Amino acid sequence: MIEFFYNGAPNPLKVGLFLEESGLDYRAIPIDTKKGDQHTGGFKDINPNAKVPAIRDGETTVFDSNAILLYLAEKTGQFLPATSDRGQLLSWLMFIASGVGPYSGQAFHFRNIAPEFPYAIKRYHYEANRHWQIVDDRLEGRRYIMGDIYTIADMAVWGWAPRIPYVLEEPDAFDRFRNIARLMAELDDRPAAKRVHELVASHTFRSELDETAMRNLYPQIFAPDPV
Ligand SMILES: N[C@@H](CCC(=O)N[C@@H](CS)C(=O)NCC(=O)O)C(=O)O
Repeated sequence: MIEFFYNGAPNPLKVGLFLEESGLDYRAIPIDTKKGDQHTGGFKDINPNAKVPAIRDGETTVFDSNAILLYLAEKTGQFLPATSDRGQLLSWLMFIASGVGPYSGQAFHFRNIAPEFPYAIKRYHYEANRHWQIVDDRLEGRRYIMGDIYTIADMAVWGWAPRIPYVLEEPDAFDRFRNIARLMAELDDRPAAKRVHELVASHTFRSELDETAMRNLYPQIFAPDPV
């Protein structure tokens, strides 16, 4: 049985969606990152990067959400496009992993955690917005990222897209990202997506962003300045 190490953040959600959609047998293990569970020795044997999600599948451990999506898709043969479209699938998966996710995360981080750096706010806001526009444009005239077939690329978008209004500090952002909104509405309506939200709600994760949580999530704030 697959062990799924998760919390309710965007990257674990994507993997939760695959697990629920595929019907794979899995056991969910909450990792409370505000409490610091990610820094424990046992978890770092599974993900040396000390972040969620991660999975253990027998002797195999996999970390990084889009790597897990690809691993599970190849394992099951599900949610993959035709072989001739694999190049495009990989491009979108990697773009979401290296662009959309990190830039959205940094845009939110600098605006809310380190507002004393206006250029960082501007740079990440600009880039996150540009990346989301690329995703929205891709979905113009296409039901899914890969066209007519629901794939792991859509699951990767599903994890992050609900955060767009917070990332861009724009409550009505979906008025202009209409294609993403349409995809989200379709996926949110799927029983698997509902079960993922139930899974997250079934565990009480620490909510306070107090000093303990800050030290666990953003240890660099408390580290000496580089010389
Ligand atoms: N590239 C990684 C990023 C993972 C990541 O940043 N996870 C966040 C939650 S979405 C996390 O574990 N944060 C806790 C921490 O940074 O200590 C992936 O796609 O899985």
